[in-house]
Amino acid sequence: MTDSVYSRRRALVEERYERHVALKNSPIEGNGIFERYTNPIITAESIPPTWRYDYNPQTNPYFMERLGVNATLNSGAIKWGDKYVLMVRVEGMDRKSFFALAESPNGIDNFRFVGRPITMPDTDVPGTNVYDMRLTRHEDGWIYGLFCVERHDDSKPGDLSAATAACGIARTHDLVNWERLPDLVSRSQQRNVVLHPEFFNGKYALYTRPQDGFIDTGSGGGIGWALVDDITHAVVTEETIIDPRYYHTIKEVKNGEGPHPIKTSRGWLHLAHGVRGCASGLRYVLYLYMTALDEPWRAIATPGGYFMAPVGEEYVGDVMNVLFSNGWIADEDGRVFIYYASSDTRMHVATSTVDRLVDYCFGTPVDGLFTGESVRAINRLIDSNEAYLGK
Ligand code: M1P
Repeated sequence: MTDSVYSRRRALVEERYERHVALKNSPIEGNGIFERYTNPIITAESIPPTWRYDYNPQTNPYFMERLGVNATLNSGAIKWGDKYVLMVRVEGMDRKSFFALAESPNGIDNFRFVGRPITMPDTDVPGTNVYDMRLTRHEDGWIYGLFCVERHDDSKPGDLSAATAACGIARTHDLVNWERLPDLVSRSQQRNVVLHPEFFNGKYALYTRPQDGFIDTGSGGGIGWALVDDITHAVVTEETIIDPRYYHTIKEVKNGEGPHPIKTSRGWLHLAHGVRGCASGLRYVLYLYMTALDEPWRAIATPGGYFMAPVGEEYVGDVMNVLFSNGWIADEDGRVFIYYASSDTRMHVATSTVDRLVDYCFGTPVDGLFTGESVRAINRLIDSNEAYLGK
């Protein structure tokens, strides 16, 4: 009896998994800037059954799930040979996140987890949680993973929710075996720290996100830029805000660098998230900006408004109304694969090209910061269209 339950359920789970990971994706024509795709690329259902089920009928006669996964989200990305590889944040039903590698032959579907979850070495003070790795293939020859490390804030012993965020640093040559380096030392808490792929004046360069508390950025004014002498003992001594938050914009409450910027002929192309408050909570959207090639901290294009915001099912999930991205891949042919998570629940891909994204950055008016300026910008567009169309 139980043997037949085991056999039936095992066949069902395996068949469902294979059907899920084999799902094909098709582009959806959109606004000309990028294309979304019909299906998410990685969900909790993409986790291999052997990571979740005990396959021994003696110890699991009902073929029950033993270690469930809650969500697959905020993934770093890198091209590895001819594979598109994501360093996925997998969040278990126990609320703890860990990293795991998933790869696809084409970047848009057929993502499969490979190997096992990453065993990330700890520092002397173990992290309670780790998440949101940014992968950087640095010119020093290493691949770095920078991620958030969360620990209980022991200075507040009675407060079970008090936490601290720091930037964990690790490096690898094969994405599987990692050398853990000391966490970034900084005056403030840090999340969303990203390593620039090139040295700057012989130093490692970081995009930072100083924050007073675990959630609130407080006096942390936006995305920062900091130089570090030694990545094996990384210390931020000076931090300059290069992309500030601003009243009544998409980044009023906070913002954070996404993956490391893409080098283009016209400057560094950056993807970031901006956060604002609304009656239903926080709203996370994605935006782009560009900085100068020789001065990666100096903004040269700041298109107003958001580049991507949640649509349809993307609104719904563990943390509603959130798009978040910490991974993209610029392919040799100029295509860009933007990997983003919706509502802290599942991973998606959108595609564009370097040319289109740069055109968007330079061709989109900046946020005029006042409603009157928004109307003037639309009127300028209508005027020039009427002149062109001969009305
Ligand atoms: O829940 C939305 C996001 O919140 C945090 O981002 P930020 O520090 O910019 O507010 C992170 O916890 C991120 O993982 C999460 O997706």
